[in-house]
Amino acid sequence: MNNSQTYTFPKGFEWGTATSAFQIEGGGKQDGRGPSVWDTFCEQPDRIRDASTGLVACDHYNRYKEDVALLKSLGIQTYRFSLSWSRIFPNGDSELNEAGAAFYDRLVDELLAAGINPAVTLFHWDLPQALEDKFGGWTSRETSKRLGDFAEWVGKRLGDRVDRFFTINEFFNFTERCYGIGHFAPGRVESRKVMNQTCHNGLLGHGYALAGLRASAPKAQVGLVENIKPFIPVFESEENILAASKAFREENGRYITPIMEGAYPDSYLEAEGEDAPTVEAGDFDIISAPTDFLGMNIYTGDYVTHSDEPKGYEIIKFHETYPSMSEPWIRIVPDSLYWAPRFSAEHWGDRPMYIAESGCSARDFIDEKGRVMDIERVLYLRQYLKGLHRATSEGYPVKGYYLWSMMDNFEWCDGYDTRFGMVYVDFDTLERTPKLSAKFYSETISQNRIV
Ligand code: GBH
Repeated sequence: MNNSQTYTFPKGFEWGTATSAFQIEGGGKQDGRGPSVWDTFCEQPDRIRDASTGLVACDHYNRYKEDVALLKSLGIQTYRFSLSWSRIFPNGDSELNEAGAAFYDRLVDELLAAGINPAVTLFHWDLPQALEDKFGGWTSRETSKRLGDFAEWVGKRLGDRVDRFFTINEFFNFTERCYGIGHFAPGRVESRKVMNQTCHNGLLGHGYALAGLRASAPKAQVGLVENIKPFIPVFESEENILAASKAFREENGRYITPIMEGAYPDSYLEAEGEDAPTVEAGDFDIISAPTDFLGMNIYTGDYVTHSDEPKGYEIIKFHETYPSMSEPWIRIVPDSLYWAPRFSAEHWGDRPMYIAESGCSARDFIDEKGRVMDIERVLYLRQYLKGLHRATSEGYPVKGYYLWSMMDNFEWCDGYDTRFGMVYVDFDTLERTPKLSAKFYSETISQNRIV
């Protein structure tokens, strides 16, 4: 059988899994950690579906050794985690908290000893509350600069042992959703002008972080992670493929175009008019400095058909009966993992790519034998990986895949009953139990093909 029949991945393809600090660490008040905007947000009424907080979460802060051993037992090759900025700098920008910083030394060393390649995300939404208080968080470019300083510190501290860094995770979810819609921490609903400015400051934050890491860890590979919106030709006629390609570029314009192309798309500037962000001289040089790779988080996608309207495409609305996972926003669109890498490569060149997150929530339950037989997740993963396999077998340079998530964790506003893990966590005892999907993934890794 040839590779396409066995779904074998290229030699050296890296299989990983991902988490983020606030979602798993807990240890919220341990060893001098300062609060982040998410700590504050969780204390407010009606913000989190189950009224939970991140104070304990998976208690990974105290159980990291057990967790690394678990990763090793599953054969995980690379582990993407994020840093709790306020654990390291409780005031946001001054006074290093050495006890907090030392946690990440221990974690990195433990991973390396287990033969697992650490991949560090600098910022996954848990902004130090102090920066919100001092500068108004992402409404100010002071915050962007502080991320640059933090990055430089991180490169100095971890750059001798970590060679893959992601600057930020998903712009929308720490800018618009936080300062425009008000649905994520710090929960502010500001004017459109201010909201657009947070987007710009987020981009600048990425740029400053990239520069900081380049200065202190010149050998490391650095990129960012964006929640790229995939667009899938509803069937693969030439005109539908062209339509989906147009949709991809147009609908991802706001964040990724300035990074890739050094300017906002005209359509964005026209649509926002006076509410467009204020851009200072030199900003786009910082924002569009070359990265080594593009990280993409992909959970779902949209189908596109050709349209005779001037823009040339139509995004097809989903009927409510379209299959989705336990969270209704996760519509099952496996070809997303093919078309997003392909269109990224076609529009922005053949730079290496990582699927920095992909996975799903499912209604997991423990059966009478103490097992979690999450067949929905296994089916979801197998289908999506087939999409990804098509991308690698056609030569698109996707170098690795990080399954979201290593274990059930704090799913932001949805709290703890929305489970994304391949490992089940009992949030009373904090016991970890690998699900059926973990066995599937482990076997896939060991054979480097979809089993
Ligand atoms: C990623 O965000 C995150 O990086 C990760 O932290 C998170 O755990 C994971 O995905 C799973 O959500 O209820 O319709 O308003 C993806 C962005 C933000 C998408 C919250 C879903 C809620 C949708 N997610 N959002 S809705």
